[in-house]
Amino acid sequence: MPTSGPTRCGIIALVGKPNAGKSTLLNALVGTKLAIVSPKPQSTRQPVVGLYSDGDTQLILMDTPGLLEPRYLLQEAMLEHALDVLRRADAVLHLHPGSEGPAPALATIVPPETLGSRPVATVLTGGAAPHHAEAGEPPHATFAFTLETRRGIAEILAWCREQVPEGPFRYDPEDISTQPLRFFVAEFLREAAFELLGEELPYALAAEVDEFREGSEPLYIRATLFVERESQKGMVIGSGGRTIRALGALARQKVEDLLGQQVYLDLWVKVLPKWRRTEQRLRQLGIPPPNARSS
Ligand SMILES: Nc1nc2c(ncn2[C@@H]2O[C@H](COP(=O)(O)OP(=O)(O)OP(=O)(O)O)[C@@H](O)[C@H]2O)c(=O)[nH]1
Ligand SMILES: [Mg+2]
Repeated sequence: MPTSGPTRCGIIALVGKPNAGKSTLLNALVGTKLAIVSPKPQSTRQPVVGLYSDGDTQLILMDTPGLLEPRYLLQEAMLEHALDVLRRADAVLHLHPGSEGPAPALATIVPPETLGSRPVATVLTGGAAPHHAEAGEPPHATFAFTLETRRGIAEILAWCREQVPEGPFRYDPEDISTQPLRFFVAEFLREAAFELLGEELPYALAAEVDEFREGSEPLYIRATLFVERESQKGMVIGSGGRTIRALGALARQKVEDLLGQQVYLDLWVKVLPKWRRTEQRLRQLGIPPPNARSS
């Protein structure tokens, strides 16, 4: 609960190259599995909001898609979403795999005018010792994060707390996200796809929740998986429906873990040609296309 003194509240952006460990850190900071995680890069496509409320402080933590050179419309949208979060943030955690040595200056990865003068802390992920020399940047906060030992968590939270302005909480301190459950169901379906499907297939797959029957027991959820080609649909279904059943079971477990409630997941597969390259189809799947294209 907030104390009687002034409270603090603000937005912290988690940014960095694909696979740097952003979603892993978001989950560790919030203390709940919210964002999907994968050893494969580009698992996060849209920002994921996690709320951390403790004592006088509320942090609105925003996980972002990995910063990359976009090659198609979906990737353009992903980059734009990451930059949008940066524009809204009070402070930035720049994640970088510790095994790759010192992090480059964030202003060399994102447009400096987007970053502005926001405070940036480097987080070296995967358990490396903190490096200090930052190419072209004055020394600033550097933390090392290790999932296994929770190393770095307390220090990172303390730094974030210092960066956010005084102000009232924007959300109920009991809430852990601002996004609806159906968003997380669709995300967990994608995570299951990253775990079970071959190399390229998860990248061609999108998920959408069509129906969420409140009050049903078990909770009835109907969802559709979209792929780009008929051949991909066959692979997602698998022989005799084996693959889709395994995928549904895995995703259902993830949703049940989050909700603490039994779930019946009714899964469908559809072909939506070139959805990754089509503005109207991205929008249909709940992914806002990049600004430049949406006018
Ligand atoms: N062992 C270990 N693995 C980690 C740690 N942090 C991240 N990983 C692994 O690194 C991989 C990438 O993690 P993610 O959190 O999905 O990375 P991300 O930056 O969100 O990736 P994108 O969303 O694709 O940009 C996963 O396999 C994680 O389990 C860590 O501290 N220890
Ligand atoms: Mg991620």
